[in-house]
Formats: sequence, structure tokens, C-alpha cells
Amino acid sequence: MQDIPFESVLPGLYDKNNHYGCAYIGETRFAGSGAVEVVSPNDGLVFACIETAAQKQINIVVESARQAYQQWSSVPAPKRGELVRLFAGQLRKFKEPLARIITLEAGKPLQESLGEVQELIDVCDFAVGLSRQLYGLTIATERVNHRMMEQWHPIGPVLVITAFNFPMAVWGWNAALALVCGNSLIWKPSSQCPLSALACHALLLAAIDEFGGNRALSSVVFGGKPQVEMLVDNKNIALVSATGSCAMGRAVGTRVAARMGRSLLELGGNNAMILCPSADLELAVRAITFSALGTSGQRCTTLRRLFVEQTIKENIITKLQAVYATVKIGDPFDQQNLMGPVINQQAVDVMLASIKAAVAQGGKLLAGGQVVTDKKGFYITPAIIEIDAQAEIVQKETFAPLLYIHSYHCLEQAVKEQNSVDQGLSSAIFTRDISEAELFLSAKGSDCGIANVNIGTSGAEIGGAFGGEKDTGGGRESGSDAWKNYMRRCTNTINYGSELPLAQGISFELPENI
Ligand code: UN1
Repeated sequence: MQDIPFESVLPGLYDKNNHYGCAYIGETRFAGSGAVEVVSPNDGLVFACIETAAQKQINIVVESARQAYQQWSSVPAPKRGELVRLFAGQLRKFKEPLARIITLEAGKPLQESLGEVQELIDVCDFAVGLSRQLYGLTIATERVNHRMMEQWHPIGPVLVITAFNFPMAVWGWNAALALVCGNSLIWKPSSQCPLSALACHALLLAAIDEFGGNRALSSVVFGGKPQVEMLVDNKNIALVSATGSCAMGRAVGTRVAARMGRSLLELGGNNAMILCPSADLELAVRAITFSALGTSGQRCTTLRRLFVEQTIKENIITKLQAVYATVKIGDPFDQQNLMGPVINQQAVDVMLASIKAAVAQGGKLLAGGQVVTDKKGFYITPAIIEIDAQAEIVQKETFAPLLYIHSYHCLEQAVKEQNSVDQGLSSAIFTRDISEAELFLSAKGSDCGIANVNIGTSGAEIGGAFGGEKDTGGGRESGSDAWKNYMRRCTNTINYGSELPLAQGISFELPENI
């Protein structure tokens, strides 16, 4: 196993036996039950054990987050930004060891892990600026001597549920914004990535100490479905922000809605690219390859469906086959390798099952799909399958490096087929024809939350709102005005006159003698 300098990143939380608790409030560790072993996808070896939280510990965490919120919400927003600025400083200092933790736990190539830590730093910088920009509107009122405006106030503890594939950055999108918005944090990370969570938590605690704040602003809870249910059912959690599969999001969203709570969902994608004849094919091949097999096809933005105009189909298939044959797969710490493992044996099995189903449904395997047998860990070669866009298997997201190719003859038809799946996260078109590009971006074009021209479906910057439509859950995180999710809007109408005019011109005159 690689030497990861945990001790430097997890001051006070590091356990020499690699045995961690079930929950952490600040630096306080709570003991839970059981001991779930966590295995690195790189070599199949156990690198940590985590315990599981019960209702009792979860109640303590939520109550402590509620109290921390009450204090924090009255700190002026630009001062709250100062805490996030200090946190970004810690992240910069520990960028490399943090990336190594991601690579150990999630199996991402080190370059991509460094990119993920950078994404976390970027969103912190963004949030610092935002802490002076949490503005509301002043709106014209129909009444004389009145003023109408809106204010944005903090909402309360924010629960952030994250997946294994972006074990730091996606929490960061939520955490940085939630903090400047005046809220406290509870993090339920993927059980696959406990150290990523504890490392970020530890560095946030260091920043809180530097700031002179309350360590209970940040807590971490480990566990699975039962722990998620206990957390999301708790009325003191003001916002549940969940990233993961559509099935998980549907279950969480429904529970939160049942108690009239607020949720922010960033769920599965089944992302497509349309490749037009006028496209720069060299550029397109690079974008397709990064989007389809980067992070071993385990991004929610991964390219899964490629629509190629029929006259360029054979050409693009030949090019992709050549590139796929050269992609080096192996230990993600070795920078020669462009692709690491998939997350576990189940992911290998799911990919193999999807390939089998696709072939049974008329698909033709054009590349990859072989388990790499000379390595410990969960390695598989990225696959390309040519198949009908309506095939049943194509409608679902297989979280693996599996790309489906479809041909098309008319752009309108390709857009229609692209939009025909249940998910609606990311999409792209490659073209040099402005009419094609604008059609794709128009209301008649892509129905996704993200639509790109001449870049791939993955690798979004933090400055834009991130999320998607339909079964992707409708949430928007990270940039633009996503901060509004972490605040409540209060509309204020102020009468500074000496009359009481009613809106809509209603007359309500009381008798003179009262
Ligand atoms: C995810 O896979 O959940 O756009 C997030 C991207 C990254 C974020 C992916 N910036 O691919």
C-alpha cells in the first residue's frame, strides 16, 4: 500500500490502528457498533475500519449542529467568509496528501485527484467572494410610501450525503456555500471514503481554530441506509443535500418531502454527446475519451451515449478503437496510467452484466470489456458498444467505463433520442456549424442541466450551477446562484407613510367612530 501521510492531514483524528469511530463532532470521536472494513480498489487490501452510528449518536450530532448553527448564523456573512478563506489555505497546504487519500480510497489517477482537491479549493475561493454578495432584490411596490425587498437568512444544519467518486469536492460545493450562508454541517460520506471525509473535516477544524470558532460547526457520521434514514427524518436538519444514484435520491427526497423538509438532489446521469460532420474530430476524440473513461467512467457526468452522424461513424469508430487500445490501465498512483480501477467487484460485475445485456439486445462490442487478471484490485478495460439508441440497456446508467455508440442522419432526431432517457444531467455537441450549436442550446435542444459545445460532458468548472433535470433530481449546486439553496428568503414590505393602502386596491374602511 502507498505511504499516505495521514498523520499530517488528520491531526488529532488519526488512528494508528486505522480504526475509526462512528461519528465525529469537532474532534470528539463517538464509538459505535460493528467494524466495517474499507478496501482500496487499487489492490483489494483493507486500509481502514469504521464503526456504525446508532440513533443515540445521531441525535447528539444533530443537536450539537443545531446549537452551533444558532451561534454561527449571527456572525456577519463576510466574517463567515473569513473562515472559508482560512480553510482554503489549509487545503492548499495539504493539496498533495489530500489527493493521495482520494487515490487510495476512490482509485482515481493522481492527476484527477489533484484536480478534485483543486475543485474544492476553487469553490472555497468562490464562496469567500460570495460572502459579500448574499444579496436580495428591492422590488417595485404598488403602494404609496412603501418599500418591498427580500432578505436571505441562514436556514440551519445542512446534511451533506456524498458518493465515493468525488469524495471531497462535492462535499466542498455544499460545505463552502453552507458555511458562508450561516449554516452548520453534518457530513454522511460514502463508507468507501471515510479518510477523505475525516481529512477535510480535520482541516476545517484547523481553520475553525485559527478563526476562533466553534468546532461543532462540522461533524461527520458514518453508516449506511439506516443512518441516512435517521438523519433525513430529523426535523432539525434544514436541508438534505444528497449526491448518488437516482434510486437513493428518490428514497431520500421522498422521506424529506414527507416531513416538509428541503432537499437538494444531484443524482445519476446518462449523458450524451452529438458528433456532427463539421466537428473537429481530433478534438472530439480527446473529449470523448476523457469523458467516457476518465475516473473509470464513474462520474455522474461521464459520457455514456455517443450519437455520430452516419457518414462519419466508421471513421470515428476506427479512431476511438485506436485510442482505447493505447490507454494505460493500472495503479492510479503511477502517473503513466490514464485509468485506474473501478470501485469494487460489484462495479466490475455490473459492467460485465451490462455488456452481456447489450450484446443480447443487438449490440456489437467494438472495444474493451475485459477484466484485467494480472493485477490485484478491480481493473477492467473500457468498452465501446455500437447499439440502437432505444435498446433497453441504454436507458439506464451503468456506472462504469462503458460507452454506447449510435448513428444518426438528422440532428433533430439525435436530439430527440438524446432527450428520451429518464436522466437529464450533462450533454454536449461537437460542431463548427453555429445553427447546429444554437439549436442544441435552445429550448428545443438538449433537455439537460448542462449543455456544452465543443467540450465533453464531464469536467465542469465550479462557477456554473451544477445539476440536472428529470430523474437527476433538479438540484443545482456549486456556482451561479446555487447559494440560495442554503438560505431562506424572507420578503419584507415596509410602510413608511401615514396611510394603510391595501394591495390589489381592496377597500376595507372601518366605521369612523372606532
Ligand atoms: C460527480 O460526478 O458527482 O463535472 C461530480 C465534473 C466534475 C464534478 C463531477 N467537476 O465532471
